Amino acid sequence: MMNKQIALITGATSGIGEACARKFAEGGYNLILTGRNAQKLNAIAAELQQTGVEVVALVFDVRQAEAARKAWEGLDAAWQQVDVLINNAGLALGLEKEYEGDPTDWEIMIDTNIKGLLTMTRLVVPGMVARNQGHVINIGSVAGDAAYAGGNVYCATKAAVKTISDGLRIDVAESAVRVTTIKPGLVETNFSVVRFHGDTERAKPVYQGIEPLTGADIADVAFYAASAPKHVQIAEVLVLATHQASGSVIYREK
Ligand code: NDP
Ligand code: 8X3
Repeated sequence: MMNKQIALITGATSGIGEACARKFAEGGYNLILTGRNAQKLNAIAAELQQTGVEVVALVFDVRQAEAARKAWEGLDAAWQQVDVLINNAGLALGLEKEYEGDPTDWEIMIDTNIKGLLTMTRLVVPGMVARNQGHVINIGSVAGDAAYAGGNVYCATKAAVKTISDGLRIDVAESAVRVTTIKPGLVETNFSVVRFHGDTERAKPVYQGIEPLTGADIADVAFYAASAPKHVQIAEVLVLATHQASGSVIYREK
């Protein structure tokens, strides 16, 4: 088969994940793209294949550990030699006060942002350690640095992403495997529409009065980290829009 490097990207059907798929395809990688929306995933895969990139599309929900395992084990051995794992699939649901929040939303965020990331790490990283080569890029958030109003559980899941990444970095320190946490601020994607359960009118103001980041901006950072010389481990990167200073300090033009 191929002699290119392989990147596996979760949640590749939208936003940052889709942008990473395009960036790593342009940058000479073959791709394993995962997502829940089969139609969208297959369309992106077909488009990138037209450009000469080899792409495997795996349709599963990262909350379903058994489905993830089956998809992974169904890959040819050559495709399991993943060079870069981008744990991107994730979401926020709701912006309610913690004592008024919806426990179902909490469960979905915890199962996706924390347990889904762990599921993928558990499947892919043993091979990286055995080959003494690989790179895990986890998409955290500025939201993990400090809680903001209504962020409570989402912020906690992203703090967990940072801590889980730090733990993994310790656990693979004897190997050449690298671990990077990217912590974006405001990125204009489907994120806020999802957070407000499809209410586009509520999502709009989130990106108004400020030029937000794009998925492509974050993909550039991921690609930079993956392209650094092998002795360089970009451990953590906080990427903010110029007029954002923290999770809760954003300057908006009136
Ligand atoms: P999008 O909503 O545009 O994309 C999220 C992606 O994750 C989609 O492909 C979505 O698929 C997928 N996904 C969600 N849940 C699951 C699941 N259970 N199983 C498989 N795939 C799933 O948002 P973003 O691109 O902005 O979000 C990507 C990551 O970036 C998330 O981890 C988010 O927390 C993080 N982030 C986003 C920021 C922002 O401001 N946008 C800032 C900081 C971090 P589907 O369409 O099927 O739901
Ligand atoms: C997404 C960024 O600040 O909207 O993680 O939570 S924020």
